[in-house]
Amino acid sequence: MIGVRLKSLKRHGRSKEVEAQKTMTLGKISMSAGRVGKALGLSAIGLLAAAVPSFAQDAPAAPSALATGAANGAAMASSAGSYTPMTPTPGIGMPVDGGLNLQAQFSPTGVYGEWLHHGLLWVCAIISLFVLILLGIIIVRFNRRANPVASKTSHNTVLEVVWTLLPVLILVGIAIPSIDLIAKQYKPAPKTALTVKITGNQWFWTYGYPDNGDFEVISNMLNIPGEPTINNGVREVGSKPWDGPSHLEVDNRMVVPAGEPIRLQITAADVIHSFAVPSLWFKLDAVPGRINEKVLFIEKPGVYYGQCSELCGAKHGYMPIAVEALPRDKYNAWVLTHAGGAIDGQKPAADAAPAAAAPAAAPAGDASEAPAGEATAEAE
Ligand SMILES: [Cu+2]
Repeated sequence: MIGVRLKSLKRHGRSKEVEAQKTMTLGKISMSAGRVGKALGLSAIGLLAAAVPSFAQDAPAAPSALATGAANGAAMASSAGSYTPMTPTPGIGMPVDGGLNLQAQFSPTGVYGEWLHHGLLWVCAIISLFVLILLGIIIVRFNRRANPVASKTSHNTVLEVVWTLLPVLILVGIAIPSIDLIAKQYKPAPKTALTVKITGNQWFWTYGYPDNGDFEVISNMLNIPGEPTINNGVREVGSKPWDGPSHLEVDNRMVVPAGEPIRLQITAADVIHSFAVPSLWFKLDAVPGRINEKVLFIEKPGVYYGQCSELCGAKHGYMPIAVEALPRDKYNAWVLTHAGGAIDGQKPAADAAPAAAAPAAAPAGDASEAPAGEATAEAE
């Protein structure tokens, strides 16, 4: 009975979206996707239950990864299932309906860049207005009728010095923060920064985590209800409670820790793509046979959307980017949901206590060399 009701809700939500899409802008599509998401909210519990086995599948790999890392099966197993994708905040990290301004910024360079952008707009506006007023005065006061006897003045030293120096000072004033911003954008990452390897493919992104056991995440755009299938075997947007806007949400997001520098190394497998996330002030080309590197620093946990920004073929418009920034502990839990995922040298403090008990279970010596079997036994 509930199933039938949910189905009808779902169909209702979809048919609404189909009819609306004919005239929709991207922002409107986002909103309707939100409606579908809400309509499906009730089925979230069932979907969550369905998601659990997929975590369970990864679980057997966890103890062995742990044995090499820290011999702590219990902590690993408990954190392994604790990741649920974050629900994005409407209007944050995504385009908004009728938006003319920059998206709200969530990185230090982004905040700086936004400040400079607004400052330049003011400088442009004030200079334009000043020139317009001067032009108006000249047109009215110095036309042939109003001023029949023209002045023979050809030089005015003070005026000439002022109209040369003032623009120079304005340009220098603009150049200083501009060059500073460029320098900050391309400052290399600190040695300790987490590395994420991004590869552009026709037409999806892959994210590699060499510092966390070198697993890889494949990220495809979600299909849109009522529209031709873009990615076979990928679910439809709005079928999970945490789904963001259509055309921007993906099946597997690029998950990173918030509040720390991340070294992004970007390349491509086929043609040139470009990794761009407007709300993080980030855009860097993905070029085959070449690695481009830039630091990403996300100030606040959240979901931030972007798109491939280099025309790369037929489905260029269907390879969005979804970056999910999590607090460190939640990021670590996410890492451990992947087969082979490991936390190197950045173990959460909670792991320390059970690790002390390890020698009792494995008296043979170094806990790091404990056979996987013992780690599994400890986990139970
Ligand atoms: Cu592309």
